[in-house]
Amino acid sequence: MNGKFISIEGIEGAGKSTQLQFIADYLRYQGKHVVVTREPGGTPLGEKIREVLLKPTDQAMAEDTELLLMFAARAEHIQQVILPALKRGDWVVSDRFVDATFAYQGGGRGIDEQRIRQLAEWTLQGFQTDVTFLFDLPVALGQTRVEQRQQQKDRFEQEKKAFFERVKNCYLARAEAEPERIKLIDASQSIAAIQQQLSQQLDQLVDKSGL
Ligand code: Z5A
Repeated sequence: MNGKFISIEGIEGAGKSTQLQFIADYLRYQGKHVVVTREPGGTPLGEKIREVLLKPTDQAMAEDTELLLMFAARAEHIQQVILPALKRGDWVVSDRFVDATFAYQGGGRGIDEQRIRQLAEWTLQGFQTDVTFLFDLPVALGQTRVEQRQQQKDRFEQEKKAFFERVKNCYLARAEAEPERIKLIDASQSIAAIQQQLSQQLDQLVDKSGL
């Protein structure tokens, strides 16, 4: 692969969407061709699956269904968008990727990690992000930011604080296990301070890539 693959992760209200454009602009300024995308979604079919996954319903969705839909959308995303872009030499910046499944369906819902790993091996076939920025902040602060946005809450945002604590802990455990790939960003800071942290990390990545 000639390009680089970056994902952004974190609990709700961490500020991922706010910083996504900054990351893309920063890389473009350095001469990179950048593709911005998201999960679940990123393809026409993936966006339809996203609608099903996020829409609040009266009838609970089975945890296995949720897990398989995440991977169905991801399989499409990898084949149709991510791999072709990386082969062209583009840099791909995705709002969430497979770490979210380990954190939300594994940590949050309690699905056995081994099952998620099996699906990840099947779908990704060893493929992984070059760098993942984990936006870390207290759950209560993330929830306050989401409340202030005054939008209707999606199916995940309706979960309780304990759910997001489990998600956060799972993300942190993954970051501890893979410190080279998963870079912790203190997302409780101001937007400008977060951009400062990101630009330092991006400079290192661009230098290392030698592209
Ligand atoms: N999900 C899953 O379960 N399994 C999977 O495998 C995948 C996903 C891939 C949709 O994801 C849901 O899918 C997600 C997990 C699940 N559910 N949750 N929760 P999403 O990424 O599209 O949705 P989200 O996590 O809810 O993202 P979000 O609401 O867009 O949050 P965000 O991107 O982290 O935050 P933001 O929109 O940039 O900022 C939130 C507010 O805070 C906004 O008003 C900002 O202006 C404000 N903000 C941002 N930064 C700051 C700072 N630094 N200071 C003060 N205020 C700030």
